[in-house]
Amino acid sequence: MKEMNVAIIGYKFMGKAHSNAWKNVTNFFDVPFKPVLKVACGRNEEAVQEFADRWGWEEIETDWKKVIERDDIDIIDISTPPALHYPIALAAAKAGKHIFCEKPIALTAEEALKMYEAAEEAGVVHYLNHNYRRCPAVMLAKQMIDEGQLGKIYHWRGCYLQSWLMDPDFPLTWHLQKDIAGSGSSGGINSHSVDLARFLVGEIKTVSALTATFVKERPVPEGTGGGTFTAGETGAKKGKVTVEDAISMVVEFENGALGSFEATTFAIGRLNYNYFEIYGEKGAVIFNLERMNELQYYSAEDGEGEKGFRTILATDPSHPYMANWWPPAHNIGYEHEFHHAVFDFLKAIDSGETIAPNFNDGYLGMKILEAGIKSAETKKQVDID
Ligand code: SOE
Repeated sequence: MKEMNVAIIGYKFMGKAHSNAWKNVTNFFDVPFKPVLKVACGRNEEAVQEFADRWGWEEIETDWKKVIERDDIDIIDISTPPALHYPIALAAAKAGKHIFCEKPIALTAEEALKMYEAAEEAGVVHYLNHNYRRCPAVMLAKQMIDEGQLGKIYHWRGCYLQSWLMDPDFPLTWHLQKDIAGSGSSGGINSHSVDLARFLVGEIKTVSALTATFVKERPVPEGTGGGTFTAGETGAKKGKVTVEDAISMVVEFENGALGSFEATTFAIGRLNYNYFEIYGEKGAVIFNLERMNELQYYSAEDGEGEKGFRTILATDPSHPYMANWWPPAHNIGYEHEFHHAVFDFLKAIDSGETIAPNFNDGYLGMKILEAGIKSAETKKQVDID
């Protein structure tokens, strides 16, 4: 089978989730190319070598520019914090590499647009890893909505609730620094909800929002500085948090539906509560990532006295991707969405077709996220041009 050499830049939480999918996708999916884990790149040589040894990356590099220059690399996997997405993607596009990029796409919509234009100009496949689109239960909701089973959509009610930053002694990691992260819960998690809303309901035309920063300064990290969900060492020095901890948005969709969004890392008891409800004229669906194999469904067409929300277990062979995994009710998990994304990405390279979400979706999503931050700053509704 033809091989595609992959280089990954970034080796923390997303580096791990992506490596797992690159390494194991061929065990479950008939991919058009076998991904080869060629180079893992990160600034800390000792740490990236340990990562490469564990996951089977053949070589390591500490300078991402050298990875881009290599003629033997076909795919660049961007798993760094957001500030590096733009420079790496631009260089990768110019070098003719296909790009598998983590969310949020970049620091700004302007950067996202330039990434999209560069990738299109280069004719490379560009994918933005909003992995939750590829939960089978979410794909089922998409199929039901597209088949008209909910009818006209009136409401999107979504939230992404976590609690990992509630401890004021959690260090000032990159997630809390605007120049590296771009924003806090807005880009970190509301970007997933906005992507799902665009995927399932449609484009958004106005945004009104409020933000809050509950803990305004934190201990400065020392040593490796910790990472997503994991506090690292800290000293006595404190630094200013420069992003929002929470955002609430209300929006109007172009198709007339109304939407509400809440994203926070201060919802005690919620760990990765990516949740939405969609209400239409003929029915409704409800998804909860913490019960990710299930889709709640209400149909106005059920018999009299028999109406009510039912739980569909989206694990039949007929449900998207599930025929490649296990028999019904032998559920799948968080890591399987990454396999689905890698499978679809490799198929897009082979077919020359566009994969979604891509850098244009990233640009459109960033415009909505930026409108939310602007609305909170100006205390005014913001129209999306
Ligand atoms: C932290 O909020 C985080 O790791 C996000 O960055 C991911 O995109 C999300 O899937 C899980 O939580």
